[in-house]
Amino acid sequence: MKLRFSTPVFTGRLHDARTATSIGRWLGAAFAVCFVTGLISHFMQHPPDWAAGGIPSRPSWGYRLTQGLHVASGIAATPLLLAKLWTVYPRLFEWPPLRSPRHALERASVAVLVAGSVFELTTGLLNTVQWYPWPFSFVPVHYAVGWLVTGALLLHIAVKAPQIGAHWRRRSPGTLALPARDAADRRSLLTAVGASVGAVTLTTVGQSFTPLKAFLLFAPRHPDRGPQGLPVNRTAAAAGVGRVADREYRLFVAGPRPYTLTLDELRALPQHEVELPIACVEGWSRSARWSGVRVADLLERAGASPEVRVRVVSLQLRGGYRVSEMGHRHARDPLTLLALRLNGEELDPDHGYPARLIAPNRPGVLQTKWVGRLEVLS
Ligand SMILES: Nc1nc2c(c(=O)[nH]1)N[C@H]1C(S)=C(S)[C@@H](COP(=O)(O)O)O[C@H]1N2
Ligand SMILES: [Mo]
Repeated sequence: MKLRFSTPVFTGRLHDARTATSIGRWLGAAFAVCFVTGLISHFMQHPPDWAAGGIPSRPSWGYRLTQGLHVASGIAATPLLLAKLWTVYPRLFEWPPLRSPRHALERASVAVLVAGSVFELTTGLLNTVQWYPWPFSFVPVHYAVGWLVTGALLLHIAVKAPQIGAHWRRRSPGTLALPARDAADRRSLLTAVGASVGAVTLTTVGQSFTPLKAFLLFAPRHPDRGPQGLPVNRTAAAAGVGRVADREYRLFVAGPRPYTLTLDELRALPQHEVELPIACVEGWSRSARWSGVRVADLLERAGASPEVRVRVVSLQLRGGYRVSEMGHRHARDPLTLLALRLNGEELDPDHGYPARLIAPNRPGVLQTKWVGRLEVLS
């Protein structure tokens, strides 16, 4: 007996180019927002040397907005990607699988696009819950694959431009011949996909867009939960800092005229109050009232010129976020404080007691807690 292997035949009418285009343009828009905001985030966290001085410190809510959009567009892209893959999966069974070298190349680029997209959305989502079940470090790999996906996506759009053009508009030539039933089915599918996007967005976006926090269902950190009404990523205990003893605390300011301050001396300097958000790269953000000493005042006292870069060093001895740097725009901005108080109270140890950096338009990871040293860099 001879066994015949046959590929499945798909009769479903929703696996066509029209549906793929409808979902694809929303997916493309989500990926575009995700890529651009991801670049901004990467640039602000790891500025190349030539740009490090020029990172703007305004608008103060800038990073909160772009990183909120980054996480929200990544979450919204997830149901869109699943729907898009469902629409086109019959093509996996295309026969013959490779018609020509050109066709082979195109399929290879789609494989890269699909694998890269699934990788980016999965690693991004797991990062928002701080779960890293992989051996590589998240930031550089997520960043590199972002470029790979964008390249593959542009290629895909170029290859498919004729179909996309034919199905882009409601009255495109491709649609005219469709029976009414098909159009109704497609509308149902697209409505369901839209509803999924709306649902995942509504139930997560409150972690940074606080007016919607009442609908927050799936977010690792509620913007209200934490000491002094502000979430905490790494506690003082986890950082190995614990509660810093007032009498032992010293702030060292290293510059042309270096000096040391005790906590009482720091508290005796002119205090300023600012309203600024902590905007964590993982997606939550929360505005708060901070007060403390202006970093610009501390630097001036050390004889630093206005064009300097500054390194902020924590009392924390180990861990990736114990040191941060800032350019002169942040260092000189009157909103940039070495904060001693939060929402009218002394800082909780988990928020960096006795002193933490708070600056406008700056990723949360760079808002260094338990600051023990400011170093003026040449
Ligand atoms: N020394 C030190 N500072 C740190 C961190 C850290 O782990 N160590 N975490 C950073 C991160 S990732 C964020 S989002 C903010 C959170 O500040 P909060 O805990 O006061 O809300 O602190 C930042 N400052
Ligand atoms: Mo963070």
